[in-house]
Amino acid sequence: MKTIISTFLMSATLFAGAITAKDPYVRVMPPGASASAGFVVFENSSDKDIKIIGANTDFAGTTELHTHEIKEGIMQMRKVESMTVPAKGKLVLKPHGKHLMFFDLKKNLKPNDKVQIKFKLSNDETLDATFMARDLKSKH
Ligand SMILES: [Cu+2]
Repeated sequence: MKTIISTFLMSATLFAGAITAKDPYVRVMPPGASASAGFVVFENSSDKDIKIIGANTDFAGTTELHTHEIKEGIMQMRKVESMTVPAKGKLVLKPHGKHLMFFDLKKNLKPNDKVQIKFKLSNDETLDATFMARDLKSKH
């Protein structure tokens, strides 16, 4: 009995992977928009830093990792090659912060549509996450 339980726990751990994606969503854009953004909180349950080194999805031609930074008083977006999810920690992607950027949109997402996004990780794992389309009305 003991053997069976530990085998089960081991395979469950392997299946889950070190990185999990919490509350993933993609911004709903007006019809005809060429780009959109995605947000998620990555959690790292391992004791090693793990990098997100790429992402792709069927609904966009290109997916990039972006940061938002203020340069000479102007908010600018910049493409980065990777983002680190710290050991036993998390990486927060949120509006006006780090985010995913989708270009060459293949379909116009409506609120509550679901899209699959596949992430490449620096530990050779991949992470599949289901992102929900969300209508973000700007507050200003
Ligand atoms: Cu961007």
